[in-house]
Amino acid sequence: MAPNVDTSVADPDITRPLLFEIAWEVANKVGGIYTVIKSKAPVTCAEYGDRYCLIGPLSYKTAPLEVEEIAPPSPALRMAIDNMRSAGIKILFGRWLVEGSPYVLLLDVGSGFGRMNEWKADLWNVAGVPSPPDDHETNQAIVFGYLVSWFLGEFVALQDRNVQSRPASDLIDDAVSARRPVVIAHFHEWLAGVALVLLRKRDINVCTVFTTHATLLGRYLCAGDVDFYNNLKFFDVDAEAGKRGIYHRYCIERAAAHCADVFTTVSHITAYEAEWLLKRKPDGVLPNGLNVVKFSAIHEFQNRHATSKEKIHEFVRGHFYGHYNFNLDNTLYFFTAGRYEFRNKGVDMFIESLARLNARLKAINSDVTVVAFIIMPAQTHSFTVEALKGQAVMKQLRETVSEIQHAIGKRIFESAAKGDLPDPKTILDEEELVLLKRRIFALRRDTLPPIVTHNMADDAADPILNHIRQVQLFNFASDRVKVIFHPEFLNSNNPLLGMDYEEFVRGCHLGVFPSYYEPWGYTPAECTVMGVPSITTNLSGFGCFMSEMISVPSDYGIYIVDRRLKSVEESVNQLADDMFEFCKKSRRQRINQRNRTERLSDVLDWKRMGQEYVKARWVAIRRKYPALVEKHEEEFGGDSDEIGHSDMQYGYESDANPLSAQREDLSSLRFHQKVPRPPSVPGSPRLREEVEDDATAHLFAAEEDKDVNVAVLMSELKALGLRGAADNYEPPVV
Ligand code: G6P
Ligand code: 1S3
Repeated sequence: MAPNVDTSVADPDITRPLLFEIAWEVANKVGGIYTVIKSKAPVTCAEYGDRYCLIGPLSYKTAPLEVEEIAPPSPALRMAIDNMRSAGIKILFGRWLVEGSPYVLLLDVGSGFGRMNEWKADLWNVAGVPSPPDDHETNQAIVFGYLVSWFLGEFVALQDRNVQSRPASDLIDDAVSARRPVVIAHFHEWLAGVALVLLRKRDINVCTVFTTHATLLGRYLCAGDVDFYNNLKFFDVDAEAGKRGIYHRYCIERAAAHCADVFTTVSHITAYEAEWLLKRKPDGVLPNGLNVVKFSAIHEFQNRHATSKEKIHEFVRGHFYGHYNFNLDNTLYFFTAGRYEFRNKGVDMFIESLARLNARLKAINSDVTVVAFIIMPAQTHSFTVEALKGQAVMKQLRETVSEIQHAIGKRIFESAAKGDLPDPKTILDEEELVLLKRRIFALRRDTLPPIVTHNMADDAADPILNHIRQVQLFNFASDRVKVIFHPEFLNSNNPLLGMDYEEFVRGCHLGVFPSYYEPWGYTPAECTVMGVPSITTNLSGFGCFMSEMISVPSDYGIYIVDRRLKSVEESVNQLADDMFEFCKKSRRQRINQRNRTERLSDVLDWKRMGQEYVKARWVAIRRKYPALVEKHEEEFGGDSDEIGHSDMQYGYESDANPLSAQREDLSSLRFHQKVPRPPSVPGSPRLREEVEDDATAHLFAAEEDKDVNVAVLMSELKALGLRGAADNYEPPVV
């Protein structure tokens, strides 16, 4: 598209831009975009300070908990807000209470609904985007879009007026400048896309970036029974969107992608999808990062694993009461989690592979037990009585044992104080024996331990339950793989599994996310920064990213199932193989692997990933104001540090089709060098392999991995130009 031409009176200042970031999930948690924006806030605030403001919808449920109201800090901002308020629009301006404390402007979509029909007609007239009357989500997106464009239009106009009447600027910050700074507006997803289209149609002087975190059509097509990736180029997009009743939403998404100065996605695989489904080749890829928090002691995250695992043990003892015939010391916790999208998130494949894993473990008479959790919210009516009873009887038993323990302790002390040894035969008195027997009898049950913890709203039609039934993973005592479906997100007030998500993940051994449709995939990334190995696929943005970054990802606890070039049957077997191999690891090998996994967190830190956002914004400025940028570059040099970089590192070249390519070919799209294999691979001396003592295992792991490998890895990361922790790493004194 031809770039917009700036028609403002004075040249704007491109060196200190103002940044607005607009998304439906600002201070409003719905899914992954909330994580993107919230975790990125610290690095964006560090770069922009008070020149950064997020815009989202005002949710009266979450805003009071997330936002502290303050007065708008500058006249332009205040006047724009006042003008809208006097027209009846409710607005909350304040600081978002997350790390970095950015400004947020929340617009009450409900207060704009009175104008909805007028705006819908306008959207049809200016952009040809239709909107049926009964799609509430689209109605909200349209009203939100008109409110955002109203605000930005007012703000930019007021800025110009203020600058003309007074040389000192009236900006978000107090910087004194005779010129108004350029304004960048970064929009996420179709739900925030309407405003972008309007800014373009109204020719408002704002540089725009649009990031899509998935495509609407891609998500719908994948959820159905379609060979998506092999047919990407051939879909009749309008017809497919029409068939699924999402044509109007699709129009908004596509219009936003085309109207943006810079169009981006979160991964190469979604860039390729967007090129064919939205018909614009993305300018670059902005991979998602995380706000990595490092513990000062390297072994701290290992200790946390042990503590959290103990809590999961407690739950498992209760859940399997009466059938608790396995050794928790030889039990591994696997899990999958996320939005309930049965096929897209690969739950079908997970369950199928668990059944095969069960058969293989049984065949070799393994003493390992796998407890596989599925954490995905569904419609339910409270916890099942059986699940609650399990925790209750175990609690009673624990209390009884602790009372008896106390009484016995007292008796031993009394007799020892008198110089007598207690008689071990009478160490338990009659009453205590009876009490204990009653508790043990209460543990008897005729039923199998439940596969689901809640009463499902539609038990008979639930896809997860039906698949578990189909493969007959019913938690028989003889099963080596047990399954627990928890159809609700975790939180620490949960009466069954009272842990928040992070604590739970830390206690698990392996995250399994065999997604079919996953533009990025935060779940395995979160596992990585917590030092928990995970399985992902080469159809997920994260999986592709890691396989380009690391020579042999599995060395670092990142297993990537091939769902691209293999048949479903082969992929299921590969997943079962990976899980089976994992079950064969010794404790020491697991500790060692966790150390390696955790080291990758620097690769995923926003301090590094955020650089791509910096570049995207700069490209947007360059496209909007080519002459000003040229002038600036002549004055300060082409790659001036002052305002960023000239090229997007993850620039997307569609000629290198990431789907038809082998993994090796993909790497040429990004880094040419990879994180190498750890020097301690393969295997360490045999004698050490046999050591199963925890403490010694820990020492060996630290010795081999931390002192030797971290140094090597860090120097490699530095060589690859990866900043952050690598810069601060001090090799140990030997
Ligand atoms: C951590 C703890 C060790 C514990 C180990 C268990 O490393 O620091 O004390 O033995 O976890 O590992 P596992 O893989 O068996 O849960
Ligand atoms: C999307 O959320 P989802 O789980 O519907 O956006 C996330 C953030 O970019 C991304 O991680 C995920 O893959 C997408 O699918």
